[in-house]
Amino acid sequence: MTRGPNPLVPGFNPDPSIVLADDAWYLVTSTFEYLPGIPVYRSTDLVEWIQVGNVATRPEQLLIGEVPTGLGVWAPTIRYREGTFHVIVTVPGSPKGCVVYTATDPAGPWDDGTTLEGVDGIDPDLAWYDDGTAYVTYSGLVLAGPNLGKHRGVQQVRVDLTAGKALEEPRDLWSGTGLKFPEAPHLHRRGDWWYLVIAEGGTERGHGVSVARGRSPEGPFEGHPANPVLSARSTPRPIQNTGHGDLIQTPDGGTALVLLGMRPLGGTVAFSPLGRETFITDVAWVDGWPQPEPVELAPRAEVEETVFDFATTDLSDPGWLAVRRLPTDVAMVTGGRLAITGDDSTLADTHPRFVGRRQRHLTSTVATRVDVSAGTGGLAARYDEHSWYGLEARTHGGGSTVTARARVPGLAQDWTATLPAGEVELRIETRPPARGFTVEAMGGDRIRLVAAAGGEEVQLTELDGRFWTAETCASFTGRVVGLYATEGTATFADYRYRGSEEDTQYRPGEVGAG
Ligand code: 6LW
Repeated sequence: MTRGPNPLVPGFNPDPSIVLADDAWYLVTSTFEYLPGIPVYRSTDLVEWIQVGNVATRPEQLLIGEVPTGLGVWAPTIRYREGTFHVIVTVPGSPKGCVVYTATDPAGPWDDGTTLEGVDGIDPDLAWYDDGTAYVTYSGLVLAGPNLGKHRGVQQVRVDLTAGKALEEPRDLWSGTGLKFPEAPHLHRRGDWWYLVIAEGGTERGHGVSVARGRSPEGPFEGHPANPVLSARSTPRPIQNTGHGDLIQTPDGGTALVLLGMRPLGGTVAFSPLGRETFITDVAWVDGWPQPEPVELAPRAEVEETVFDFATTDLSDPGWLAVRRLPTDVAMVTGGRLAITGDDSTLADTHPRFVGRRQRHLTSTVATRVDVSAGTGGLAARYDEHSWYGLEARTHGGGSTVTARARVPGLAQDWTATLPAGEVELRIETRPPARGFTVEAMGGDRIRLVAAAGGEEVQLTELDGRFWTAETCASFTGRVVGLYATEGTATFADYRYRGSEEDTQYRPGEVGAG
């Protein structure tokens, strides 16, 4: 039986961690160079989720204003103890290092965070022993210096959370079966056993979940004889890269695992437009060991339609994102429109005047109506400053000029069209490729860039989406689709999102399929 829906939290939501507190589940994910950081999702049934806030809503909480792309917020863990929520995370590239934030209300506000001296690694987990001893278990990846990229395995220290320091030298714990990157450790207690769940194999196609158990949180730990207990590697499953999991109690008292995965599209070589998303699967207990079920695709059937009409709303919804600064530091609602003033930066810069939201569906349309009578602006999808595409409008002569732009590292292409003067409708439409043995079928999703004004509509181009995927962008993130300005002030009437999924159980190479 597939526990779904899957994806559970669609779109760019990697490295999920989850906790049950009182009568609800709370889940957090990574956000890298984006602000606000560390979204907090809430569910009362482990099925439907709403984003109730973000942990980091003040730049000083993360200090990621200048982090290189791909660094920033890596793999938070959320835990609940005695009425207080704790989120522990490492922020590579920021002076914050390994930091613990607390709050009594997970929707916020969260505190400024306490940096933990003596925790030198990534993916920190937080657990407490009966006597209140707090343990931080983490992945000893060396992030700087001559040993950059070296790995000290899974390590652990007892910490003083108030003083913000480790109370001892790190101890080596169990680090998996020898695959690369033993990471994302989580300690879970069940009966007389402590279970250490880790990811290994790296976040790509070889990703997997392995588990060990011991009688004490400090170990020694003994690995499951058949590790990794979960991996999609070399399988025809539509959800790949599965790993980085966190165990959780289910509404019926059972156990499930939330984890990251990707939905690649295409042929034998496949491409994942949305990057690493959050999935869920059931866990059976076999001889005292957790046995996760394979992660099955079960997208929500209903179409998602979200309209932000700036005549009646602003940027207070917690799902808005900006690059290295807050959305409200980039844009503001004035006169019933969202105004973004350019500073000559573009999407190719590290601090674009851009506010956006995660693309959450493989079939999607994002549309806006922009007034460029006083500036230049548009609609774009960003993976990072090297990899993006979009539509940019400006007033020219008596009309409007719209330019579609496509950028990948080292390559740039533009397509231009002229339209009548006045407000311009801009649309980015995506869909999975048609099946078959065609270039399209072997590629990624299809991306249409469309503009309309004064009753005229033009498709400026259709792109092969393979070039804007986690695989080709070598990215930790996913597509963020948003509004931007480059010069003057562009004002936007709305941001309209429509997304849907086909239950495409496409399992290339599966024996017996068809
Ligand atoms: C995260 C690590 C990983 O810290 O990638 O997928 C890093 N694995 O666990 C960033 O997501």
